[in-house]
Amino acid sequence: MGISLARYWRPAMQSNDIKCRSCKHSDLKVFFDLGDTPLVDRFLTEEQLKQPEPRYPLQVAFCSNCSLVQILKTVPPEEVFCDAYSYYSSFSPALLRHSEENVHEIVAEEKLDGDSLVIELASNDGYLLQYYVQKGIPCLGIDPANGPAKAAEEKGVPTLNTFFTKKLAEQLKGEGKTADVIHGNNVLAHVADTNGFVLGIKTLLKENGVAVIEIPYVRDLVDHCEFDTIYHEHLCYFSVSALDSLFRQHQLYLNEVKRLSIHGGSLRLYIRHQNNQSDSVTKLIEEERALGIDRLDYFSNFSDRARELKSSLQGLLTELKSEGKTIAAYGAAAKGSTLINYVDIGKNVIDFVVDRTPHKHGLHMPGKYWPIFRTEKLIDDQPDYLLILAWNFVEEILEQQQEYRRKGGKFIIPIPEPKIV
Ligand code: JHZ
Ligand code: ZN
Repeated sequence: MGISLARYWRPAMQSNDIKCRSCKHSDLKVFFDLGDTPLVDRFLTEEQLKQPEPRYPLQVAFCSNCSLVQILKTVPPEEVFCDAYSYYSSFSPALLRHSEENVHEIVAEEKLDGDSLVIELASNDGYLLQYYVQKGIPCLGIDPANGPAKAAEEKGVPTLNTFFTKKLAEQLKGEGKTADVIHGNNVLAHVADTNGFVLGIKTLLKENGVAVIEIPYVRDLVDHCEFDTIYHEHLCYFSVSALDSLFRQHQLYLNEVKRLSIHGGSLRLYIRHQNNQSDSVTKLIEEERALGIDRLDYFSNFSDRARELKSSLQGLLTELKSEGKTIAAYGAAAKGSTLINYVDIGKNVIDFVVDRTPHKHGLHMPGKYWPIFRTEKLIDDQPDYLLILAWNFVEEILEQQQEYRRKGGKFIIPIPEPKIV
């Protein structure tokens, strides 16, 4: 470790209490600290506004031993995912298209039919499995969030409303329910027991089955300064190298990987019991090695870059307010909660936020308490500017909001650096 790096990181704690989530070493270097932060998907009712809001430390660290990027604090998952969890995947049309295309591809490649079984871990409101149901392919969703699991059942997607664990996998296997395909999108980074989760996949996957997993790519997070995708739900931030060794430890093999633009940059992993690694994997691992993703230096200026973005966004918003402009926001996204709390954007700056998810209407953004409304309010109120918190779907949102735009409305896109369109 070069001396010049010393100002960028500090040890996780004085004690050796905190260990790496993967290799259990205690040499964790915190390179970005977002302070005490509320839970991003805990949108508040009027009643909850009167009570103190839980906040937890949010520090991001690099493990010097295995290079896994991770947050230090684990908030109990029951607190994060069960009651009133109001992220419903189906209100993002681009995500639905993305999922439908994936289903068509998998059905063809794996030659699935009425005798197959597809299982999805963290199946949310059935946004993906519904396309298997439409094709008459048996499926089973597993999700701990009550509301989304109920919505999935209403769509005709059989769903177990619980957490996925190795124990559950064994139980399902005992009932003869092993899978030709296991999907797990945006869930691997969310689980505290990473190894137990992977073992569960191994247990549940048929001998010739494939696990198709999507996960945000730490390289995109760093390269595009997506600090807002850091929150308590996301415990780990993976590279291809780290994923490759994670699966290998359990005799599962990452045979193919695709880079996807969804959620600001993700990976789609194809994992099997057999080791048959394609160039797509080796090429990305080589690129990562050349970039130095396995070294702290790669993350060393991240905190400064996030701070610069914070001050430039604050500067822009302050200037607009001083000109008497009105500003609202689009998308009560989880990442939006991190953004507005880190950048410190209060109700004095943003009047309200709109979102297509009915379950979020009437609630308030964590930490800053902006009220959440239906998107129609944009046309009624016609604010001068719209801060896009769901910047990962910006093209779609611009397309939808043509009327607001025609009437002179402008958009502020905050990431990777604030710009007005
Ligand atoms: P969206 C989610 O995070 C959930 P979020 C979760 N935390 C996760 O891990 C990541 O994805 C990967 C709304 N919207 O998908 C819907 C519209 O209103 O970017 C959502 O409330 N109109 C598990 O919440 C929010 O914006 C639209 O046209 O940060 C988008 O949230 C579209 C496209 C979205 O992810
Ligand atoms: Zn480690």
